[in-house]
Amino acid sequence: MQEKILITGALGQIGTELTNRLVSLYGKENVIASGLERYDKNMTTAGFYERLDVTNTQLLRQVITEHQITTVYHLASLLSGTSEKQPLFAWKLNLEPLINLCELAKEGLLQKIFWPSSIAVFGKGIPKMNVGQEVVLNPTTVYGISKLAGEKWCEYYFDKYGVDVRSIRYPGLVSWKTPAGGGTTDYAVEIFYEAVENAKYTSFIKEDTAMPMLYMDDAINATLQLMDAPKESLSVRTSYNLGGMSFTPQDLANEIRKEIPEFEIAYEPDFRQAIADSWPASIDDSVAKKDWGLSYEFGIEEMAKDMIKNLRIKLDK
Ligand code: AKB
Repeated sequence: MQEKILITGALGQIGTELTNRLVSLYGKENVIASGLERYDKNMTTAGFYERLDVTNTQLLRQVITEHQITTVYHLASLLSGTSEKQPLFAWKLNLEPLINLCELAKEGLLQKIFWPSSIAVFGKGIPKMNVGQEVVLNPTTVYGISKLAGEKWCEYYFDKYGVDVRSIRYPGLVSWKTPAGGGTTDYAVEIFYEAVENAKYTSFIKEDTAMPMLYMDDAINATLQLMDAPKESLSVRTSYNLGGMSFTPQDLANEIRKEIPEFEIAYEPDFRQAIADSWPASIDDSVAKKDWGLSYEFGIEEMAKDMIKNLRIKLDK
């Protein structure tokens, strides 16, 4: 059966790049992008665009039925910083559409769902370094609580109804095509824009706070690898740990100075510092490596070079 793919949050940081890759793999006629924005012909490479508020259950069902969707990459979500400002809406947006999609899969309308979780599930009291797949989860942010609950719903629908929903705990994602928005790890994207445009940046995260991070190319590869893996090889039905690399704002500034020697950085931590302090500094992703062959191409050095090269072109600098 021909795969027909719907992406929610298709115009966001992950959505834009994932849509491009899915179009190159499945053809634009089989990829349907969706988002809250009004349609504009330059906004997506997908063959179709649906203006869709994912909390509108009726409309979500209608889009899935009309396009005979088989697979949904459900990316629409509020990130950690924004969720703290709108906790009840974050709970609604981050959970309800996921459960509704699982219901549609249970009815047989969908075959596969991808849903992103986050390193935000770990939280307070958990060791900082090399945090394993099976540790006690203790999130203290609204975002982390919603992601933990979502993971348990994924596992529940798989165990009880065989719904094939797959998930990754993304670390901070760094990319140049579409800016991130509302996350705690977003400093690692903003810093590059400011470095290329103004050769200086004020970080809202302290200089020595390490967090797990991943370059977008590796994130997209990992997502597609997980979705292609045979069902039988998957031992985790909550969400897979994914570590990428681990670095601090200071490490990143040092890397940027190799390309932009005059780059200056200052530190003015805000409310997102407390969120970062509750997250791990590095993650053990050996289970994903074993189950579906997770691997990475980008370290901090390759990432910084690629970001600066592409942003210089994008920003005409
Ligand atoms: C955020 O900072 O909120 C996200 C995440 C790590 O899930 N990038």
